Amino acid sequence: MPQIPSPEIIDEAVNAFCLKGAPKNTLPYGNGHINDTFLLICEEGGKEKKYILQRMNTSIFKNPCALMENVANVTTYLRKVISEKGGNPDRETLNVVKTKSGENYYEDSLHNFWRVFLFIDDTVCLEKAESGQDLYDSGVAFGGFQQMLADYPADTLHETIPLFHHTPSRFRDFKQAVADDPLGRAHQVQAEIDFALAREADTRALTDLLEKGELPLRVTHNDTKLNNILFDVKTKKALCIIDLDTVMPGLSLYDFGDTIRFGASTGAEDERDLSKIGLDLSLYEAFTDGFLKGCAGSLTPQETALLPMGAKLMTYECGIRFLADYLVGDVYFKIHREGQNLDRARTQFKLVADMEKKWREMTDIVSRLS
Ligand code: ADP
Ligand code: GN1
Ligand code: MG
Repeated sequence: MPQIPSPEIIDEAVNAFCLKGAPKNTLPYGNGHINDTFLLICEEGGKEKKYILQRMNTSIFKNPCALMENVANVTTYLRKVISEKGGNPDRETLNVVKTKSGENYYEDSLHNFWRVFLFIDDTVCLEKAESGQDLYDSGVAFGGFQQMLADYPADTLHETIPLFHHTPSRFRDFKQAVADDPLGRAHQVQAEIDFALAREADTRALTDLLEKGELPLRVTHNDTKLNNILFDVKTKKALCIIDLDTVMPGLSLYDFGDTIRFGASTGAEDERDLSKIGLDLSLYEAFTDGFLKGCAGSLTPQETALLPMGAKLMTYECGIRFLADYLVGDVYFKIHREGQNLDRARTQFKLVADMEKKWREMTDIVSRLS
């Protein structure tokens, strides 16, 4: 895990960007697991101007230059689509702030990579759905995001993390982590390892169909956690999809599934009391309804029928990623306490087990809504 950046290096980064007003303060911000995010406050004529400053995680995103090319191109494209629809492109998409030399990012003297976005004010990020309406709105937003990018030239996108949602590869990595077991942790979590191994057959459920050409490759977000949407505090509506680092060609089922695993759970991703964790079918239904509306009839019958599998597989995949990271010493997902990645893996597996119990209801809901 990289060191927390020093105030001097943060100042160096801040000074590289074209900002309105004089920088006053930078404060750690948000609950992301990957990048180091700061709220940057500037002041101009007695007025505050806010930005999001991020140190990109270059041990995960190996090519920050290509990544920022994706983000700049996608957000420029989204600005155009949003303007044409009569929306507000300063608030409904991320906006990249350039450096004084016109670049999308700044590499500091210690080789950290930094970027700045306009801060989207009067918004909140939800760690948990407050109502079915929140999930319905996020479904409309994530389905709509995919729709807005339907004609984006996918072959111009860099693959920022190869095989990101290729579940069989994730399964191989997981088995490797179990075999390596560098910290000797595996024997304490044999039940969780067995749970994961018992579901090997499922891992190919989507990738096989993709390889056979039975599922369409689309431009997808690939990290559709509820806290990657900003909700407008006034209208309470989903306003802006953020965290565009993994926008790449993918399956619509990845975007559907990843929101369900986080947003339709009855508890937090790292809840230790597993009796609190299950799939909330009413939230699942609300999201499915919103997502189908957001996709505006573009999903094929096969994609629609596989939505429950998307939910189960994304939850399972995240579980094996958390468990593998726990085994190798928490090198990928940020932790704030010992054992947090194990707790995260356990919630995901509990959810998978609950989905298996509720499979019939999950498929009935999709049939009824589609
Ligand atoms: P990570 O990849 O680490 O998850 P994100 O890009 O999702 O990082 O950002 C972390 C958090 O910062 C978000 O969950 C959100 O709370 C906040 N955030 C990010 N971008 C903006 C923005 N443009 N305006 C307001 N808040 C933002
Ligand atoms: C990470 O960046 P963030 O916190 O929104 C991860 C996702 C996981 C998620 C689990 C690039 O998302 O894939 O589903 O944590 N992002 C990356 O909470 O690996
Ligand atoms: Mg995020």
